[in-house]
Amino acid sequence: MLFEKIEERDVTRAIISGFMTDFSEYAESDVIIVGGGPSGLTAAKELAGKGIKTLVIERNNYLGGGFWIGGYLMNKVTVRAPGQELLDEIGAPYEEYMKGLYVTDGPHACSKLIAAACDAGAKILNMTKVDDVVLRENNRVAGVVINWTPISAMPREITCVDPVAIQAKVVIDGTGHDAEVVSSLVRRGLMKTRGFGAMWVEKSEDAVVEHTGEVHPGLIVMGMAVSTVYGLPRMGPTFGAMLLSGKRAASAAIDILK
Ligand code: 48H
Repeated sequence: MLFEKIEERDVTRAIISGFMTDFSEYAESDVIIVGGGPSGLTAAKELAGKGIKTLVIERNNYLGGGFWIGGYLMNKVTVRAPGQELLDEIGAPYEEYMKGLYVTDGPHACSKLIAAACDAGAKILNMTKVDDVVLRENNRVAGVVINWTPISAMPREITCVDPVAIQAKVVIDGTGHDAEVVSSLVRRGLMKTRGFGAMWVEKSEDAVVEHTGEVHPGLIVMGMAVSTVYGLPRMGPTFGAMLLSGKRAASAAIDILK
């Protein structure tokens, strides 16, 4: 026989043991990143690369968010300078379309970014949806409430399953247009959002990066969620600001951890 003789129960135990070890350890993380899109993965790569215990929670089974595909179902992703420097960092090849505008393959760049985050040591909890936050004194965000995505997707009358919660010193909202972590504070009247503005590429990307940071004690916002919080213009299928915003969010988290 080509393969080692292993029985079904061993395969099952290997899965349970690996998952439970990680889950138990990361039930208390330094930083929880909600959303494994381009901003989330960049922040994860930065933080984990510095030895910070970082957990990415993603509601889908796949990571990457909108980074797999550019606009209009055409899988070319663009970045404006200096966004290409981040593509260099992860080793994603690209071409210069015109001065300052670069084009890369979505699947190639996205898989490089996922690998970079995992190689740096970030842990991934996928098929898991963040539904709420944990709050402490002065409404400081101290963790998130999670449930398995299939549970959230089923009608409540047949899946009345309570969630669990995990703790962190800092939570980063990288959930894209819906700014879902921020929304749980909005629901309680603790924050207001303005909704992202109309498209204006030239204005949008600088604004997103500049506004990336702590929006509420213990909660940082990054990526497209920044546009939603501050009412900034959208940028369409160009991703430099998502990558740079992820970097800036990581550095804001490090400042808080200090
Ligand atoms: C767990 C969740 C939850 C939840 C969502 O949308 P993303 O790609 O986000 P960004 O901000 O990193 O990048 C935005 C970019 O892709 C984009 O759409 C652009 C640039 N648009 C411009 C424009 O003009 O429209 O990724 C967010 C990730 C996804 O993978 C979601 O599945 C995940 O977050 N997510 N994960 N719990 N409650 N909500």
